[in-house]
Amino acid sequence: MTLLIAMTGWHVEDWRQRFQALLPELPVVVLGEPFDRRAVHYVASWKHPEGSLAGLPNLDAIFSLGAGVDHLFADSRLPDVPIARVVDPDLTNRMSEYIVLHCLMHLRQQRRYDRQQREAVWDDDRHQPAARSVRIGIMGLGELGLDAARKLQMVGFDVAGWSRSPKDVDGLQSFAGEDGLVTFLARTDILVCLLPLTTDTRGVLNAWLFSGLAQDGRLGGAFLINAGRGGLQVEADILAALAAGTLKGATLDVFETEPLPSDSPLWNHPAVTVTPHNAAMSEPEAVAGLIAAQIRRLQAGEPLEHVVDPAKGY
Ligand code: NDP
Ligand code: OXD
Repeated sequence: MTLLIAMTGWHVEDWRQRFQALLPELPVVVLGEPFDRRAVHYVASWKHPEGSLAGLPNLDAIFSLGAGVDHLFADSRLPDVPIARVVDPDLTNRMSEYIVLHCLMHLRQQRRYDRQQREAVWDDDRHQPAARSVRIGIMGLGELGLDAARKLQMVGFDVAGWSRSPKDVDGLQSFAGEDGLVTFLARTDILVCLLPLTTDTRGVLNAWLFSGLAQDGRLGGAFLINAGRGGLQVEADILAALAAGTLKGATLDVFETEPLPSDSPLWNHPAVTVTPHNAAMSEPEAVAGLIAAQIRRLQAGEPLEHVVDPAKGY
């Protein structure tokens, strides 16, 4: 029995060492080096090359090394075996840090003060709205969205969320499905997107959606924070909405094309904050341990946890 690590874009040796330390009895091989395809029972994948997992006749399960699984479903030759994803308190905390940081940055107008500091401007207008007067709307109330919602509530923000199914969470206004979307948007000053990328959600952050955001809020306009996936957003529509004032600012961690091309106008836009898809990185230290526990579960005849539904795509 072998564990195959199939990844692009990350440092594979960190993962190999961690897996080998946790599973000393299980040979760990890396895609790209010679290995016996019949021996592979488990795959740990992050953006494996299309088709590279075909022809593994004894495969029992695929583990996504991230919370998102769109990179797996993008492979038209993905083997038909159970797929489990990362649900990890370390990753969840990191995402909530990012979301709270950027909501506070927009609340406290930090980009404006950074600019003023560079220009040695002491602004006499020092008014700051209170968090309780600012309405945050979170698209996606799953593992990440719900944790961010709770932490934003602790800071004092007025938080609502939108998901496929309604949620019953203390103090959180829940909106669901297409029917709930318009009302949800109309009460949102800062839109946080933590949706998975699926056929239903691709391109959801578009001109129509931005035009529905609140324009009467205490921040003087609407803000977007997308840490879900780049395929959720239409970047031309974000730029147009910024130019028209429908959006006052945006924080983007994910992009239609990654790495973000050097000629993208997003890099130098004064109202856009860019981070390199690292809102919540999977740490080998934490995530390999979860996957090793999943493999031990399978070997003991127990069911896998955090299995994704291929029909829903998340
Ligand atoms: P979950 O699967 O736990 O939650 C997904 C949420 O999205 C659920 O609330 C679900 O609704 C909702 N949803 C899905 N499809 C729709 C739809 N069509 N309409 C409305 N709501 C929908 O995922 P996580 O919270 O763990 O992760 C979310 C995403 O965050 C990942 O898929 C990944 O893309 C991204 N991510 C980004 C990272 C980064 O560093 N930038 C790091 C980690 C993750 P319901 O509850 O009703 O099922
Ligand atoms: C993830 C990511 O899905 O890092 O975990 O994007």
